[in-house]
Amino acid sequence: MPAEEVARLRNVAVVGQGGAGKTTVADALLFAGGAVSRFGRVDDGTSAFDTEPEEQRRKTTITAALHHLAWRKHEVNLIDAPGYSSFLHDARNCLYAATGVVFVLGPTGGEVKVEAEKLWGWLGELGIPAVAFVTRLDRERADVEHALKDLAAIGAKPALLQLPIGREGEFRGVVDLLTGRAHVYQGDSGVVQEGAPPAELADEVRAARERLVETIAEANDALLEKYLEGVELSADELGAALRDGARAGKFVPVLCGAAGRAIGLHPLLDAIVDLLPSPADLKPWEGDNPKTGDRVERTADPTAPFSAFVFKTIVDPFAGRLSVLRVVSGRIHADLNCINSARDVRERIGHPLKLEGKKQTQVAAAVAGDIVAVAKLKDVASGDTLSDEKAPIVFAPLPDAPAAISFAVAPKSKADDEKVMQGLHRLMEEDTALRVHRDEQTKEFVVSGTGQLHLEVVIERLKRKFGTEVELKAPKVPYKETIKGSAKAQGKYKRQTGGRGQYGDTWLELGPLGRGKGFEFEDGVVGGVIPRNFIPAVEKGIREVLPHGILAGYPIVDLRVKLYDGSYHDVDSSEMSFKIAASMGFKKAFEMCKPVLLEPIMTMNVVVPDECMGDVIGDLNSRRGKVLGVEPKGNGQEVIKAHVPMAEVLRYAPDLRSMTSGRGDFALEFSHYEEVPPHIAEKIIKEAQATRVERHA
Ligand SMILES: Nc1nc2c(ncn2[C@@H]2O[C@H](COP(=O)(O)OP(=O)(O)O)[C@@H](O)[C@H]2O)c(=O)[nH]1
Ligand SMILES: [Mg+2]
Repeated sequence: MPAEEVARLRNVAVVGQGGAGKTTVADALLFAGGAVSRFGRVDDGTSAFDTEPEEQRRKTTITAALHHLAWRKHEVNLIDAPGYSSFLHDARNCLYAATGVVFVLGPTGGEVKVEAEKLWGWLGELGIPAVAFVTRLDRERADVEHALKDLAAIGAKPALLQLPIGREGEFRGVVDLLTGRAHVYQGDSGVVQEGAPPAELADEVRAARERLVETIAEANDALLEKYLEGVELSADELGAALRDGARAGKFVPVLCGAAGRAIGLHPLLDAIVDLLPSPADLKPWEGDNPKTGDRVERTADPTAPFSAFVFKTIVDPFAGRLSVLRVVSGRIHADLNCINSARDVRERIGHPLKLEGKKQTQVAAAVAGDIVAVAKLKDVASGDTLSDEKAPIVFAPLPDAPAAISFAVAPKSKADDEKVMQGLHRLMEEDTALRVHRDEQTKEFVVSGTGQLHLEVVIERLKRKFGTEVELKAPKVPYKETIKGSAKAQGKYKRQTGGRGQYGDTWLELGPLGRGKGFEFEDGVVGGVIPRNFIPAVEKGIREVLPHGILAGYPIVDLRVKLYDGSYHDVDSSEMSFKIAASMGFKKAFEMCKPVLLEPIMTMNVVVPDECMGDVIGDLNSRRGKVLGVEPKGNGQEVIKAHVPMAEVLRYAPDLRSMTSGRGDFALEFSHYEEVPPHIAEKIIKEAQATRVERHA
């Protein structure tokens, strides 16, 4: 029965701080579940999840990878997510596919940092339940109590389900506090034996069990009453309340292990099946009907109309572009016709695929809730919705990743320009945090991303996948030039030495225009002092000066020029002589009009913890920023909105990181142009003149 199939699904994202041991947990789960015959290892490059060369070189996850296993007749889709801040947006995207998470942390204390805190916040926002797994208990100074403190520090309420047996190198198993049974592992083999717990742990087990029962009861009114009356709670009652409390996010069940030594994974698989919800247990997904604009919803019902959300895209060298999606409702099967409802494009599903690390296997069909990949769709990007043409729905797209840092990319060989741009656009399909544009003025390709490490990886991928080598440089600030005053000047060009001469004579009046108005030319010549056919040449002569600037080589904008007088010569005047005359007159008048530099001003949204607000605002002021407002974001954070000159925030990310101990976040976008203050303009002009001289030397 298909509905039963849905109830047997678990989509589990393995999340947590970078380096916590997540990928090892994911590999160990595959091994424990029998999905692979060999335990893949991050450290020797055999992990089923960290398969990209950029990941293997760094021994760290950069992009989420998927695999699946079967456990007690349940199908578990595993997503191994990155944990370092530069790649955390990818973990966030994966939460749209997850019905629950395994939150991995280590036992040495102080291990959860900003990323774990952010993840925990997102789980709350999206209503995704978690079980926590304290791994690496075989390490020196490991103590599960450290992990419990860490969890409390990020706002989680831990419910410890197990006690470790043996410390550090002697760690070999766990005691299940509810059943009272011990699971002891033989070496690193993953072979487990169940039995009575060691006698010397009896007191500890009793106390820990008491603490657990209390935590479970506190989250359940009916149980709490019984508990306070001293009534013994049955195993069934406790089990059900544990599941309900965990799914409601009232506490987080905590399990113990050492994934690297294959210890503690079977109980974790049990917890995934017993405590985390199936897609059928979750709220319906809401979306819009693109035809009517009505709000509609979809439950994970295999008999409902088909809908699916694309949460990830993989550009595979062999299979082409793979769209990875969560089937939200209905079924997906080979040869299914549907639409990309966000773009109103018809699409046809070839074969649904199950992802198995870097491999894929075809499946005939998949039901609501399941995760599959589809190759070679025509026009589908991450964040799009596929749906039944007769029942269209569009789910909200993926959240934007903050564009925190920008660099100019310079191809090492000029001939690679086109290839670099194409490669970057292919990479953008996979990487929702990468943005690329060509600055029309500076002619640079500018790439923006979440951090330096992110863009370094982009460059490595560009080289590996497309064979193009580039360098990262700080982008140039696209300054502009304009005038503040008005003036009149003559431009006269006269060459009359033998043969046919040159003669052009113009009188121009310049004046400022409003910001963003560009350039206007007015023909105010009366009485034919300049013949009609030369007037376009006058305008052309001026327009040719504009892009190259006069003050410091930046484009001239926001001014008007009126041609109001002049003279000509019957024989010597030509278009060329009027073009030259006009450009001379324009330059002369421009210098007389109080020319100034304009600089781009960015709108910034900076999210910081309350206690850092003063420092961050002070710093924004010192960067010539104007704070426009501060709004509370909840959970102790504030959003500062400010206008700041682009030149002052080219390298803001590392500074914000150190001011907020890594807890701040920001995004910026272009707002408008403003005059550069004179003392700063002077420096820019000097520098520009120096490089001009250099270039001409
Ligand atoms: N001693 C020990 N080391 C572990 C264990 N699990 C992971 N590690 C090591 O910790 C490092 C980070 O692990 P990894 O799974 O890549 O962490 P991730 O960044 O959270 O995915 C690797 O060098 C692992 O070998 C464990 O249970 N015991
Ligand atoms: Mg990892």
